[in-house]
Amino acid sequence: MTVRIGIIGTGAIGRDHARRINQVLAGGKVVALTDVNRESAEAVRAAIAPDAEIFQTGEDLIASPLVDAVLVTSWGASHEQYVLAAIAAGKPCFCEKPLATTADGAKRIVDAEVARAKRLVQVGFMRRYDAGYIALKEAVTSRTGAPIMVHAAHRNPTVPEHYVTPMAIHDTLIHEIDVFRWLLDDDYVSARVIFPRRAARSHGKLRDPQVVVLETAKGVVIDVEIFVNCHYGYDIQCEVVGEDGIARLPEPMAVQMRLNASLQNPILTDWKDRFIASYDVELQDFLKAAAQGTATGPTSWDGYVAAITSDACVTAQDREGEAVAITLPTRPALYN
Ligand code: NAI
Ligand code: NAD
Ligand code: ISE
Repeated sequence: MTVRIGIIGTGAIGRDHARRINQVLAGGKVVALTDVNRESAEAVRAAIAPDAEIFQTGEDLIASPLVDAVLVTSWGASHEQYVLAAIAAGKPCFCEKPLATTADGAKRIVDAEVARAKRLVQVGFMRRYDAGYIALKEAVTSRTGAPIMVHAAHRNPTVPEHYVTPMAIHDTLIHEIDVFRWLLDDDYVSARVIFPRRAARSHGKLRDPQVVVLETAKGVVIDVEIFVNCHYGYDIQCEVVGEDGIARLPEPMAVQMRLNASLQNPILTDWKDRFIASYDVELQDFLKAAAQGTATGPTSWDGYVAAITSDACVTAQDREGEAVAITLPTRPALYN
């Protein structure tokens, strides 16, 4: 079966996901597009999906009988309304992170999915599909002994002016928030934020870098440096310290050079390249489940927990150095 896909939001990642569905993966075809900026949808149709119909709104696209399943790749603030509409229509829905920009919004999605008693939503936490993180999880589960600490860094070369201090959490740290719950099979109990001096490239409404310290229910302490104007590259680092040994996230494959009296390893500069294979695998997983009318992978519950944790981290930014408690509600059986 070919799953007929409608995409809401054809910006950077919507366009890239359209390309992978039509040109890389099996089992799906982009048949519908919409974007608040119609020209963006038209450009994606011209370049990637010449047969796709362009819809006026996300709701029209979701309701169309042409569309079997939906990708929500618009700006975060609009995700909730489209995911709720997809659930109401009974259509599988892949939603980019964040599932919603507030914990209340994510809870409304969980409640709607639970009321239908069927998994329909996959959240775009692609690191769970990354070969490096999968190998790291295997090492942590079977070789390092019980984890005690995690040291991590999430570095982007630069961010635009509209990227403000809380976005370091909602937009960037959210990947670590999700992947460490999965990696450690654990949940968070508190968050703290510490700000070093502001880097010279940080702009007016952004305190960059920052360090977030998360503590888990099993007592693991995780420190994450978020530095989104690091200039030198797009760099994701992670080291897990266990009872018996230490495991590091593998570096992306790169040709090492001996050149001009130095030993050199190139570093990537764009998130699209760093996780290119993981986006392929997560969406192939989505197409496979959508063909059965359902969803697998990271759940609405994972999106909800990430939103609760993000809110706590943003509160912790405002109370620098203070531990902010994270309390989770009971997980519904649908997500066990
Ligand atoms: P973008 O700004 O390049 O693209 C967003 C597009 O959505 C724009 O074309 C905009 O016109 C459109 N749009 C916004 N609201 C809309 C609405 N209500 N209806 C229809 N179209 C709408 O943004 P980008 O970088 O593509 O990010 C989109 C989403 O993807 C965000 O949620 C972001 O967090 C997520 N993302 C995830 C990444 C990952 O690694 N998983 C990487 C980059 C983005
Ligand atoms: P973008 O700004 O490039 O694209 C967003 C697009 O959505 C724009 O074209 C915009 O016009 C459109 N849009 C916004 N609101 C809309 C609405 N209500 N209806 C229809 N279209 C709408 O942004 P992006 O970088 O592609 O990010 C989009 C989403 O993807 C964000 O949620 C972001 O967090 C997520 N993202 C995830 C990753 C990842 O690594 N998983 C990477 C980048 C972005
Ligand atoms: C972007 O939206 C992403 O999701 C990228 O993976 C992340 O590295 C970046 O900081 C975000 O802005």
